[in-house]
Amino acid sequence: MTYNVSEKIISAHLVEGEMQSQSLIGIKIDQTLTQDATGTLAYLQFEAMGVPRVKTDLSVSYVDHNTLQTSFENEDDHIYLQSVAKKYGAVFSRPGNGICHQLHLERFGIPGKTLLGSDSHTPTGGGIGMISIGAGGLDVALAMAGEPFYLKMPNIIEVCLDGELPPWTSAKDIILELLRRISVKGGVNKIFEFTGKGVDTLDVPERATITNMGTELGATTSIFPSDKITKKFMKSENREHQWSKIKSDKDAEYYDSISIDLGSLEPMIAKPHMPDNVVKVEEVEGIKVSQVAIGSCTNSSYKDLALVSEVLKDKTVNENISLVVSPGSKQVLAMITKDGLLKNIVDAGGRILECTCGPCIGMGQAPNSKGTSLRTFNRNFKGRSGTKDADVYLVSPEVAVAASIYGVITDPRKLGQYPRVKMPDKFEINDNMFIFPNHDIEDLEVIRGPNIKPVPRKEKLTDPLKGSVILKTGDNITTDDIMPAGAKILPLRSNIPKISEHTFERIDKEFYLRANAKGGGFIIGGANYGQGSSREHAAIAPMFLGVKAVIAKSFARIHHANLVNFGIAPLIFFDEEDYDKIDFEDELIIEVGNFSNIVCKNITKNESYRLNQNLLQRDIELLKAGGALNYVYNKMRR
Ligand code: MIC
Ligand code: SF4
Repeated sequence: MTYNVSEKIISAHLVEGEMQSQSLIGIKIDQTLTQDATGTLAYLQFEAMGVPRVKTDLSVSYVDHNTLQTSFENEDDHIYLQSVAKKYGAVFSRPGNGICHQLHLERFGIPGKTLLGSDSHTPTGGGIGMISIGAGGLDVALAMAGEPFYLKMPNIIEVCLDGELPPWTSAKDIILELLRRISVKGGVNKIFEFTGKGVDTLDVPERATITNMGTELGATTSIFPSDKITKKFMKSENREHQWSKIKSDKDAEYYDSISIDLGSLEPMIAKPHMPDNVVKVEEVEGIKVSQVAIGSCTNSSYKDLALVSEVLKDKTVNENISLVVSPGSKQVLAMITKDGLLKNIVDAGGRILECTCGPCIGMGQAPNSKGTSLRTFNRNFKGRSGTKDADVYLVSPEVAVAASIYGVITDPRKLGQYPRVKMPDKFEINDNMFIFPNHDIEDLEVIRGPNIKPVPRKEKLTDPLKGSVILKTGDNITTDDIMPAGAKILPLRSNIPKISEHTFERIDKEFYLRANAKGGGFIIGGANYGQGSSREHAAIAPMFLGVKAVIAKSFARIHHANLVNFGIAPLIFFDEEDYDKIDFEDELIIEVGNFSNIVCKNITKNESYRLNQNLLQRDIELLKAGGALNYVYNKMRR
């Protein structure tokens, strides 16, 4: 048997099913990560499982999202997470230490291991040769309790990289090019595995930029082999002993193959308001910019900031630009300080922010009204920045820094000689902002602030499902549309009754009141419904408001799983044209039976439609039980 890298790791972790395309598999999870915005629910659910200690090799609880503390809620959540981590044996990463994905790559990622994270950008770990997957908090809680993670065996797509990147282009341009080619829905239930000579030209953080943003393709994950470059990176982190070589077998097969000639790439840019709205920078040159933001889990590594620093040396940020820089971790910040690189950024007028997600999730630094923000981030969904009418573009650090000097979108090739930045041979290691748990189980108190409320549950499914259409949406609805983030709403992440008041508010102000008045109902969605974040709030809040099913043309992977976990049936139009026949407020009756012949009767129109589903047998059982929480508790009680 010959295997590619993904198959090697999956087969070594397979505990259920067979590695056959799109069939159910269960894999053992070695490591988990959570962050504060999804972590409180994950740990509340874990606590309710009654397991005395996490059963993974390693579980890390990071604090990096909700760090703007305008009231007590966020800090209360941090204290809860710190206390619960200690009690149950997880490592706690204190606020200020850095962004979960950057830190995990630096300090904990191990080639060949599996990582499940309650954050959609967990595939960053693919840069170091791990199978790392984003999931809802409940799935991560189950993994911490020692349960396998269930998924459809993805189709493995080879992305063959040839040649070498020209000056002023970088890893970001590779993933933007992929997004341009295959779109935000092109990767659903796929793994993108990188091969070819071009792989040898990319350092681990550059590989991680690519696997990180593979999430925007809708992919299950993306992965690079573990090779000499991986070994060098791990050595620089003083973790060489954890390295092993993982390469695909010579005749390994792939479901499909894509090639990219790195030498022919040019600086790219994703225009508002989707990460796949990609064109060459030269096509949009000259557009006036008001903010440049450098950072996020996509582009905040040492190399990214060193490049920015070299370009800013002896320059001043354009007078019409606010340049904000968030280093990915304390280690990155310490290193650019030690190497004198921070000074260039500060001298030029860059505003240095905490080592957190910050502006990427709308935690501060909202652009001006009708402003234009160039960001090295991964998502530019409308309103995510905190300013509804702002235009957000996604770019590489090269393109970002060029705009910060010229004040307009500028092809960075105009900047002259490209400063080639080298990775340090040794990083400064200082793990003092991690709190490691004791080996023995301790009877410790978990500290809960007043905003932390229990996770609500749902009744068993009642067939048929009855109600009216309380919302009809278009294609590519994001979980930011369903449950916005940002500085005002994120502090409510631990309080479902409160946060549910904000459901869909960005696209329909009346949704909450209507859902409440009607006692719930149905949502009609277009293609790729629920793309983006892993936040289970986008499923729990609608469940809390009585949503019984979402009928869409297709679903994004993580949101599909979250809907099932919280007992909302994700149903698919058998005939896509029926989408046009159903209108807002139509009364529907859906007979689900055993989910094989689903009929939707439209009482208002006196019509019937066939519905399909993309559910595995296990999903059907979860839905019948009213969601995974009920299912798991029933199972554990038995
Ligand atoms: C995001 O980038 O949207 C987030 C915030 O990191 C989310 C997680 C969350 O909503 O808490 C993600 O990507 O999963
Ligand atoms: Fe944080 Fe942004 Fe990365 Fe999400 S995408 S983990 S908000 S930096």
